[in-house]
Amino acid sequence: MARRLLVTGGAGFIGSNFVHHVMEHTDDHVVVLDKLTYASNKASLEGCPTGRVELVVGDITDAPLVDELFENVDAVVHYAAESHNDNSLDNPRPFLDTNIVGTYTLLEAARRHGRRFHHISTDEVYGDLELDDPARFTETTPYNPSSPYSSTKAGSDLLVRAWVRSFGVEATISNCSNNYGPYQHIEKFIPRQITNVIRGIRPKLYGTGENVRDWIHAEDHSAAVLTILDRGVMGETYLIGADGEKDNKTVIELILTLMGQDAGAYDHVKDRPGHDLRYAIDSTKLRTELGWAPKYVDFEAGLSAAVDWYRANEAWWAPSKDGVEAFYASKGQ
Ligand code: NAD
Ligand code: TDX
Repeated sequence: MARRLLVTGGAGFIGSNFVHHVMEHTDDHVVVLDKLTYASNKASLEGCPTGRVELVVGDITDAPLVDELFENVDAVVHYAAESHNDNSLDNPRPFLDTNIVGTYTLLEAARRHGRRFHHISTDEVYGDLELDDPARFTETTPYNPSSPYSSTKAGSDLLVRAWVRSFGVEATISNCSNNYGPYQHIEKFIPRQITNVIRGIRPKLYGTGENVRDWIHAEDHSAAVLTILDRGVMGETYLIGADGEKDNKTVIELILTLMGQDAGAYDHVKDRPGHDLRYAIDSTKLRTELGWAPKYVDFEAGLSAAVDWYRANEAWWAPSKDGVEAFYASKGQ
């Protein structure tokens, strides 16, 4: 039976990828609730079948609006967030409002209406690992967030757990590693460097670039979330990762090579304060208990497809390029 899903943040990077995934793989209808912040783009939802996706422009902290929308849906997938670490170091307040108060507002509605709730979170809630540590994050790793962004995401996860335990809300949580793919805002590492090269600007590497991120294609993340929505056990947390550890230096050099440039043609810029060293996900639980596996395991092929996407979709990102670079320049990055 086709469901009606409420997808918060569905005009952002991972949310819009999920809406396209739902259109392709289910008969479900989607109501997107999105405030349309600087990080969103309505064009990311173009190509969805008309009649199956509805965009409601609004704030997840708006309790009456949220209440009204929960009335007419079967389940909620909560992506909406302030998502960029560098912005959270500049101005943390919107992170508290959206990530904490927004999640609280949705949980209260889930409780009132008895709706199935899936909360999207990040591996950054676990803090970071040493480069030579054989350990990876698991569902039982203690929370130890570093930045205003990751601490508000950790807070939102804990609210979900409390609403499950105290009020019996039917919720699951997933914590995913770094995503890449189409529709990612150009403030983020990979699309910033691709669009720099397209514009003739030298790519910018923070610090030494030894920091490691565990990359997963957004399409694999979407498939994992749909799997958890369909078959996840209530109250459980699932880590999502595709064994994609790469240091930033390797990624920037690969982007330059794929784009026909000298691999060394980038600048080292000021490091991020409190910069997490390494993230790494052990997704055994999701793979063994729910049978999910990533499909985009060739990182170089995925990155090359992302380069093609940003080359073909300059109109999608061009309006924000000068503003993003001015922000970084003001910080020496
Ligand atoms: P994004 O910044 O690209 O998109 C966020 C979306 O949320 C935007 O469309 C924005 O308009 C919307 N939004 C922000 N505040 C809102 C509010 N108050 N009310 C309604 N809508 C609001 O973010 P993303 O990278 O797509 O991340 C989506 C989710 O996935 C976040 O919860 C993030 O923490 C999580 N996550 C991201 C990654 C990653 O690599 N990007 C990895 C793991 C988890
Ligand atoms: O220009 C840059 N140069 C650079 O070296 C930028 C923008 C980033 N970096 C580094 C910082 C990080 O080590 O690249 C790495 C990735 O940076 P981001 O794209 O900002 O991602 P990160 O901080 O790792 O967080 C991302 O993954 C986890 C998402 O933005 C979060 O929303 C998600 O929770």
